[in-house]
Amino acid sequence: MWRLLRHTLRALPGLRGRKQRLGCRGPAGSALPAMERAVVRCVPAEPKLSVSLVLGDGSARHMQRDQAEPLGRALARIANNAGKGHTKAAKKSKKARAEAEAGALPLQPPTVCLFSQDGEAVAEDVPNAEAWQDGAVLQIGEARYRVERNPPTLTELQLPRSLLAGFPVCPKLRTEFGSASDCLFRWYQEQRVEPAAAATAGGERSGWVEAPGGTERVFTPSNAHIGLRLKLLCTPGDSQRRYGVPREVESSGPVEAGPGACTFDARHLYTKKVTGPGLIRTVTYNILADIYAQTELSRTVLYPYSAPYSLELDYRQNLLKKELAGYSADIICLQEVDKVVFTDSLGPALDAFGLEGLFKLKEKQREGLATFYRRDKFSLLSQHDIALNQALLEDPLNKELRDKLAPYPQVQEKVHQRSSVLQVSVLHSTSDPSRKICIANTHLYWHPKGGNIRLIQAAVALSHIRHVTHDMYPAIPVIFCGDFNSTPSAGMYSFVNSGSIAEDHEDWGSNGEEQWCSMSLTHPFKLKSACGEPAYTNYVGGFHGCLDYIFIDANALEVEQVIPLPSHEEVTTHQALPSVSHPSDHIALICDLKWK
Ligand code: 4LC
Repeated sequence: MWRLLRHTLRALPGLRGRKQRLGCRGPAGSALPAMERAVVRCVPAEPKLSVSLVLGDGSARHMQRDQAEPLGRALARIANNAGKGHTKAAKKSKKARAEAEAGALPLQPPTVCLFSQDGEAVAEDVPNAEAWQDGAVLQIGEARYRVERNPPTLTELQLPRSLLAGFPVCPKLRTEFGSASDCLFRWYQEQRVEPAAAATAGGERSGWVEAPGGTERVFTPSNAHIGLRLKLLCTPGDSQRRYGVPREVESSGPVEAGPGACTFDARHLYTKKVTGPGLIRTVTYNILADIYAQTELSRTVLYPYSAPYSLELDYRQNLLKKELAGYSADIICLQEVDKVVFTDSLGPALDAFGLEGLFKLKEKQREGLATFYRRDKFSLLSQHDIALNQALLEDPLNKELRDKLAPYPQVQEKVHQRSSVLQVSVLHSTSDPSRKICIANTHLYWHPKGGNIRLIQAAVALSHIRHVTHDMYPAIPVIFCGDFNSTPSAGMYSFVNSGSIAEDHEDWGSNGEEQWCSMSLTHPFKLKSACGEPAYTNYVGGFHGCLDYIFIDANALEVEQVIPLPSHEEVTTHQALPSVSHPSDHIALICDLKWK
């Protein structure tokens, strides 16, 4: 039943009691008497509980027992198995141990007992789930272990593969019985070895020293760290200031030089601080999915001017995290978010900057939409995500639209094949819960000739948003963000902006005779593009144009400030986007909105 976990010892320094300074601090910071810990995990949803501890010889033991089993049997098991590891004799040599185990040097199983917090021995017929309480003491021979039941625990701790000087390093971490914001952090840097010393050391690994200022969840290495690896020691904690077993991770490679000036550096001068309570800083950004950035077509046809390393995921993620963190936004709507990027990279990073993330995957795709909101300004009331093709097909709201489309089976089929989704989140202000807002995020069909398809997609999206903001939550304002793949001269833009589109608009024939359709559409909103109509939001070698918008409910919201886009010179320094100084082929739109 015991499993030897030697390989995890390095990752569990705290279990050995060497680095228990952090782990043993009580609520008031007082040091508890030095005692090894026995970590017990016991949750109602699972039939077994686990007991983890480190024996005197340094070997870690991990045991799983039925929660309902009487304590006596678990203790007997511990006695039996600890006999193989708890005496010093067993540690002396492989030979001695082999002899001992062969019976040449018989080892007596140690006496094992569990004492409750008040010092009484726990009766052997008490079921495990009840017996192993926090603060109990497990005695194995001479050794005593303090029982910690369900302490804050790190279930995942990971550093990104690529580290750049000047760019924030945000660990991916997951906790059980704790929270990332209550964990303790200590960052270390490799000790720089003098060339002469390195030669005599014969390539031996250098030591670690504390990185100056490295006690936060996010660490930004400086140029002084170039060439050095980083190490993070994380102690899981909870809001009660209870701390669990620390764990450490080392970066796989050293910190590398950053790219110098980036297109967002100047924009960050406008967004140093989070806006006050009456304002909502909103960002929309197509971040260019990794699954599209590194295809043969992308490298050779779409972005042949981009340095190959600038198209790599890790590199772009470094830029993206810094860019997004520096906007101090309240709402961020992203498009082309790879599922793994959301879970492993952007989600954890923006979490560290106070943003909560929601993700909507496109059907049969690996990318989708993400909406982030600032946790201390908003909380989530409800989500109403839809697939646009499915809603058109099935939702009673779209009965009229279905009838209008019925005469055009080819167009109908085309819309049905598209995987576009609409992410809808209803939030309320934490400072004034009566202030509710609907955040909609979408990415419409991309084809230059797909204007008619996008008109239908927009109509489906708006009918659903109307349902949420009129029927479900009467009269709440909407912010409708996205990559609409529509220039200001397109039918889609004039439909959203004016509230209607005529059946004779030229976009109904955007894809020729075969794919032609015609209808008039209306919607009840008064929507305006908050950032106006910039010359471009997408700038690639073969095309540039304004395709992204933040449409706001002009009845309820007004624009306080639009963060200027990067200059044409900045955008074209490396010919076009993406580049070493810009992570996407699109440019983020950012504005501060005010409740009217
Ligand atoms: C992509 C593209 C599409 C916006 N746009 C125009 N042409 C494009 C060609 C390609 C975007 C274009 O990057 N993608 C195909 O799937 C993805 C990706 C998704 O967004 C992909 C897959 C594999 C490899 C690379 C990418 C375009 C040019 N002029 C326009 C005018 C309007 C709308 C779109 C365009 C208008 N109004």
